[in-house]
Amino acid sequence: MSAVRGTDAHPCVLSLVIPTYNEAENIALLLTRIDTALQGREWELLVVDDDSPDHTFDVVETAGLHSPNIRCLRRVGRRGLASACIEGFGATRSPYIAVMDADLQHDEALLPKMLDTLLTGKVELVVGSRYAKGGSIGDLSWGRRVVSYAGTWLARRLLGVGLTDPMSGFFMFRRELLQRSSLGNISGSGFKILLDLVVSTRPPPSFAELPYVFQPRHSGRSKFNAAIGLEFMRAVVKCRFER
Ligand SMILES: Nc1nc2c(ncn2[C@@H]2O[C@H](COP(=O)(O)OP(=O)(O)OP(=O)(O)O)[C@@H](O)[C@H]2O)c(=O)[nH]1
Ligand SMILES: [Mg+2]
Repeated sequence: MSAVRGTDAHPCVLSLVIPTYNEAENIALLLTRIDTALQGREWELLVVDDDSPDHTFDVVETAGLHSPNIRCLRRVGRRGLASACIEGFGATRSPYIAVMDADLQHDEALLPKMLDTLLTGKVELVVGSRYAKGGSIGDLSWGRRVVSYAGTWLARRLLGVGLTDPMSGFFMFRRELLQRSSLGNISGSGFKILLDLVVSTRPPPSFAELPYVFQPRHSGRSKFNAAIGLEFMRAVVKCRFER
């Protein structure tokens, strides 16, 4: 493990940004798992919660009383995964930023490897991929598979994106990428932030992919639906023609 320390300007090396809406039953376990996975690293975690009716923000704020590196940004009167992430990026200070879901579908054990890959300086973005060799979408439902395959195919084909899993919600990147990007352009309903980041960054970011097995949602209800999937595809096509 690289012994990379924070500095006065960047007290932590890694900031995790976790968007949440009604994830009270998942978030405490996720925080424990991340704490274990990132032992020995200097990290902070920001949950961006859209005033969840199940009071996810309360769980995070209570955890933050014991762990000052855990914070909650509670947005009132707002909704949106992508905008939550973008707002979260601006509220963190580390040189490396990770995004992951709160429902334990992403493999937190991959976080140290993602960080080490970035620390080599060879790439600017590391993506947890379900479609890279060794990865899997697990037992995703038939309908979700179709949306995922179609969205992935469209993004790769129409936008020339090289990522095997451009709809992944699990990735880590160098903060400098944000200076080269104009986020907010293509994600349509604002559900898939990775593709937005990659497409809006010029020149495109260098990237690596690490395979992982997508787990079933631990608890609570999905916010993804067919309408969001279709809106994503519409936004990809629109972006292609605008180019
Ligand atoms: N802040 C915020 N977070 C959201 C919003 N919608 C979804 N999220 C969070 O974004 C992450 C991804 O949403 P999910 O519902 O898990 O979407 P998904 O992983 O594509 O769908 P499943 O496989 O069914 O879980 C989760 O942590 C959600 O709580 C939102 O409007 N605002
Ligand atoms: Mg999920």
